[in-house]
Amino acid sequence: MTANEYVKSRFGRFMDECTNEEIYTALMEFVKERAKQKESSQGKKKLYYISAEFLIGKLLSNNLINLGLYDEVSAELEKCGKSLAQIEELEPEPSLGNGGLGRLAACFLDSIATLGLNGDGVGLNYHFGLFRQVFENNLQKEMPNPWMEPQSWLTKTDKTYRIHFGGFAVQSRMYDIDVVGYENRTTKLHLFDIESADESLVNDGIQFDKTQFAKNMTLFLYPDDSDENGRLLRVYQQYFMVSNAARLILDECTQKGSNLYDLADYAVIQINDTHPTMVIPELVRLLMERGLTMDEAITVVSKTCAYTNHTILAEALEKWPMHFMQQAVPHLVPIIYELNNRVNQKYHDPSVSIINGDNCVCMAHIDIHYGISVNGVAALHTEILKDTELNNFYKLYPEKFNNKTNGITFRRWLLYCNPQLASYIEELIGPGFKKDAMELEKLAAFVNDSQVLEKLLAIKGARKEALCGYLKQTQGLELDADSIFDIQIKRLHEYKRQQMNALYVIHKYFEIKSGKKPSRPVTVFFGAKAAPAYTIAKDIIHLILCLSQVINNDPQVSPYLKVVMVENYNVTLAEKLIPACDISEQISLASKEASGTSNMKFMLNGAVTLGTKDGANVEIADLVGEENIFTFGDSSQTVIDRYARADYVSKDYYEKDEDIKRAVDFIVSDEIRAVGCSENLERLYNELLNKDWFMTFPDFQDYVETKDKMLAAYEDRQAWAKMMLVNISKAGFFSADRTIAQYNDEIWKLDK
Ligand code: 26Q
Repeated sequence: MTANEYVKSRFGRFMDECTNEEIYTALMEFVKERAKQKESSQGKKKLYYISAEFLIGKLLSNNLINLGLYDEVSAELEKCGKSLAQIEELEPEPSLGNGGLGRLAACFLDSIATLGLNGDGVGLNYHFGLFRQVFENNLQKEMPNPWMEPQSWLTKTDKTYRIHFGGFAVQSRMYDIDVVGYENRTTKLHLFDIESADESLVNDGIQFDKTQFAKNMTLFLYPDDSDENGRLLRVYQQYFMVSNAARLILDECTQKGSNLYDLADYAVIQINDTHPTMVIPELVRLLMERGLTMDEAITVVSKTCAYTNHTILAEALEKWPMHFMQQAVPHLVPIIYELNNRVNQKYHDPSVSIINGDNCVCMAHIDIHYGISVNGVAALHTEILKDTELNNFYKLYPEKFNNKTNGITFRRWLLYCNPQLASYIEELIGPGFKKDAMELEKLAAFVNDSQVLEKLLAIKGARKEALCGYLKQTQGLELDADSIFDIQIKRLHEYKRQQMNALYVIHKYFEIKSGKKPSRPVTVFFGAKAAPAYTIAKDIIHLILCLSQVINNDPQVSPYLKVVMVENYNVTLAEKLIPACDISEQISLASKEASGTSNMKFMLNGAVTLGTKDGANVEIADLVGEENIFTFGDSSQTVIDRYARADYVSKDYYEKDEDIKRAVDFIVSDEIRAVGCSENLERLYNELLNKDWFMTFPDFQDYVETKDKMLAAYEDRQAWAKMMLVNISKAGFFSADRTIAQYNDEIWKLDK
C-alpha cells in the first residue's frame, strides 16, 4: 500500500483533499506500521543502553529515509502540491536531552538498529522535556515544551511495575518508540512513565510543585548544572528509571531461559554517564529478592555493567548526599554500604571509596568498581581520565579502561539534513558510503577537480540561502547568504567559551569602526540554551543578544559584521544550521570538552574547523592534516599544568593587552548598557576580570589571529573548497556505525 492509499483508507480521501494535520497523522501511522513489519534482532544476549536522555529529534523524515520510503512519499506529496517539509513543521520535537550526551544516545540507537544488533534503549518519558527557550529583553526565559500529542510516536505497552520509594510507591508504565535502522531492522526505545503524572502541577513557565514526587517524577528533564534546589527529585527520577530497567531486564532474561546466575550471558548494560548508576545496587537487590546471596548477586552484576564517562570536569561528577538516598531509596542504602565496605576492605585508599568523607555517594566509583568497562568518548579524553582524573582507578583496573571515540549517524546528519550534498557525493562515488562511511575517502580523487570544487561551493551557497529563508520566516532575521557563516552551536557553558567568541566579535566591531574592514562580511551565529540556574551562562547569552542588537543596528558596522543568536536551539535548528556552515567553532578550553559531536557533523557537511586541540578535534586534525583545519590555543597539557600551579591571574592579561582590555570594557560600555541590564553585564565583566576560570585571555590573541587567517583563506575559493572536500572525505571515521561496532567487539560481544 502506498502512503496515499493509506491516507485514503484512513480518512476516505486522498492526500490532495486532506489537511496537513491529517496527512501528518496518517504518515506517522503509516511509518509505525511499516516499522512493525521489520524484524528486530533476537539473539540470546541483549544490550540495554540505559540513559536519562535520548535527544531523538523529529522522526517522520528520518524514519522514511531509513525505511527507504522518503523519495516515494515526497513524490506523492508533490503531486498534490505539498511537501514533506511542510508536513514536518507540524511535528513537535521531543526535547528529551540536554545536548551531546542525549544526542549521542539517539545516534547510537540508529546505529544499533542499522547494524542489526540486539539492543534497546531504556529511559524516561519526560512530559515537557528540557525547557523551550524564548528571548525577552535580551534575556533567556524558560517555557515548558509539551511534545506528547494524542497522536505521537509513542506506543503504550501493557508493561507496568510497582516501584517503591521511601514512604510511597508508584505504578509505572512502559511506552515504546520504534527505532528504524537504515534499510534494516528496528529496535526499541523504552520510555518509562508514572501512571500518576500530573501536568497541572506546572505553573508559570517551568515552575512546578517539587514536593509531590508521585505526581511530578517524569514531568521535566533536569538541565545540566542544575541548582541545589530540587536535586532530590533527580535521585527519584534516576531510581525510577533504573528500577524499571532492572525489572525489564530480569523479566526478559528469565523468559529467555536465564537462571539469573548466568545473567551476563543474556544481558549487557551500558550505563550512559553516572545517571543510571543505581541500576547496580538495584539489580543486586532484585537478585537477592529472587534467592541469590549478596555475594552471588554482586558477582553476577559485576559481569553485566559497563560505564561511559562524558566529562572531566570534577565538579560535574555526580555525588549524592547519603541522606538523599536515605529518604528516596532507603532499601538501596544497605547495599551501597556493603559495596563500599568491600572496596574499603580491599583497597586502603580513601580516594577510591564509594562513600566519601562528606558522606556522599560517588556514583562513578560504583560503576568503576562493579563494572566490566570504563570508557571515555575521545582519545584525548580517555588519556586524561587514565592519567589524571581517574588515575587512582586506572592503577587498580588498567584492563577496564578503553576509548570509544564518539560518532554520529550519517543518515540524519548527511542524508536527511543535506540531501543536495548527499546526492552529489553519490554521483561522484556511488551509494556505498551510505552503508560504509569510510567510502567517503573515495572523494579524495577529486581534490584537484575544479568542477567538483565549484559544485561543492554551489551546494554550500544554496544551503546558506535556505538557512536565510528559514530564519527570516521563523525568527524574522534578515541575513546575507554571501557573508561567511561562522557558527557556534552547543549548550552554553563557560568551558565551551562562547564568551571568547563574543570578545572576538567586539574586537572586530572596533576594527571595523576604525576603518579596518573585512574583505567579506561575516555573520557570527550562536545557538545555545543555558541551564536556568547557571547565572554566568545566562549573562553570556545576555551579552550576545545585546551585541547583536547594537552591531546589527549600527550602519557603520552591520554591512561587514552581523551577530545572530537563534532562539531555542535544538536538533531541528541544528539540521538547518550545520549544512550552511563555513566555519565550525570548536573552541573549548583544551582538556575540558570530552569529545564534542557537532564538530563531526560540521566537517561531514563541508565546514572547516576553527578549534583548540581538545576532545575529538584532535582526531579530526590527525585525519585531515594540519593544512585542513585551523587550530589555536594552549595545549591540554599546558592548561592542566597551569591549573595545577594555580597561578593564572586574568587581570594581568587584561592590564597588559590593550585589545583584551578594550573588548572586556565594552561589556559595560554605555552602548551595551543602553540595550542591556547593568547587573548582568557587570557580573560578567567582573567574572572575566577577576576569575576567567576557563582561561579565555591566554588564548585570545591566538584565536583572533587564527580566525583572521581563516577569513583570508576563505577568499581563495578553490583552496577553501579543497579543504571542504578533504574534511568530507575524512569524516567516515566519525560514523556512529564505527563507534557501535567497536562497543560491540570490545565490550558488549553480542552475537550478530
Ligand atoms: C547531572 C546531575 C543533575 C542534573 C543534570 C546532570 C547532567 C545532565 C546532562 C549532567 C550532564 C549532562 C550532559 C552532559 C553532556 O552532554 N556531555 C557531553 O557528552 C558528549 C557525548 O559524549 C560529548 O561529546 C561532550 O564533550 C560532553 O560535554
